[in-house]
Amino acid sequence: MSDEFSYKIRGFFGRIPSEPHDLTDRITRTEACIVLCHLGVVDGHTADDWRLEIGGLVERPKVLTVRELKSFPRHEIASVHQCAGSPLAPDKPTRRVCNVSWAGVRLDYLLKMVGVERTARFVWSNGADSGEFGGIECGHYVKDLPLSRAANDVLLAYEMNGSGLLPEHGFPLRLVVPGYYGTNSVKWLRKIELRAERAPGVFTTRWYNDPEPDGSTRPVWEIAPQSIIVSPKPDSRLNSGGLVQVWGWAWGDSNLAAVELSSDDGATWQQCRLEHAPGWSWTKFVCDFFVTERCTGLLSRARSRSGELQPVTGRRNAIYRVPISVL
Ligand SMILES: Nc1nc2c(c(=O)[nH]1)N[C@H]1C(S)=C(S)[C@@H](COP(=O)(O)O)O[C@H]1N2
Ligand SMILES: [Mo]
Repeated sequence: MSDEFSYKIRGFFGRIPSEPHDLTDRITRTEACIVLCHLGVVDGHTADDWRLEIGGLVERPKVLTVRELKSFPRHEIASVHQCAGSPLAPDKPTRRVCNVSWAGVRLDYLLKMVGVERTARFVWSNGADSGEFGGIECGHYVKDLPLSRAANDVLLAYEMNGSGLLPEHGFPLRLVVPGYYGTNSVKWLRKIELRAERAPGVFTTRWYNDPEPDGSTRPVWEIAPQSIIVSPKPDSRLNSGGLVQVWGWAWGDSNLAAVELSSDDGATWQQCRLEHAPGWSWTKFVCDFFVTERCTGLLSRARSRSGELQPVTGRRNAIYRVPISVL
């Protein structure tokens, strides 16, 4: 297969994400999942002519067909799939999120097969797509992740929600990095490289690096703690004195310690009950709310085990507020 690919759509393509109040299912239907493509939607190939290369700092480089990949042990995971937002507006909360069931081959299974050299520290993943984004010629879509992360259920997925991948989700093969922002889950995956340093290219050097207080930057890898209220939906009219069950989803790369609800714009917080799902799925939170006359909105905030809390504004995981009116 050559490096030339045909496209169903050229240039940036995204699907307007579901509103939080539409995300009522634990596993999001594929039609309601986010779609985010910086350079276009690669299409026109078949699974049979697709090849995956594994090279770089490995003892036995390989080229694998999709059929071969499917003959290896199949692994299923459900995981939160969240876009970090536009790389041109990295701190703007977008809440482009869904929870997906994936199936494929584990990355660490393939790495054992090729034998990783001791000097390797990063896994680079190369997409077939290339082109222009943000007025810049980007080359191929290339991302990286620390090699130490590979054993954390990272998949080379060929199925999404029980069916083969759709073109816009990376048919026939994509990476899935559970717990990391979607940007790291490279679609139309053509090449895995083991390297000693981070990958060059605009998607790992220019964009997707957050500023840190000490002036350094941090790659947009791990998902920060976050939560959305699913019910009640925005602009619900609630009866004063009534009892309403507020519920939603919370997630993040590290384990969640708590989710709290505020009905007074953050002055006070009450603990929610958590219904933990296994693995990388989002967690349901539930909270009883006695409707108070002066309430104009509901806020939820998630806290990680390490104490990280959702900020009020200014970051992609800023608190989500549901406006309501009280009758
Ligand atoms: N090859 C390739 N992979 C990609 C992208 C892309 O533009 N090209 N976009 C990334 C971003 S920013 C996100 S949020 C997810 C979205 O995956 P989805 O469209 O399947 O939901 O794919 C990631 N993988
Ligand atoms: Mo994204």
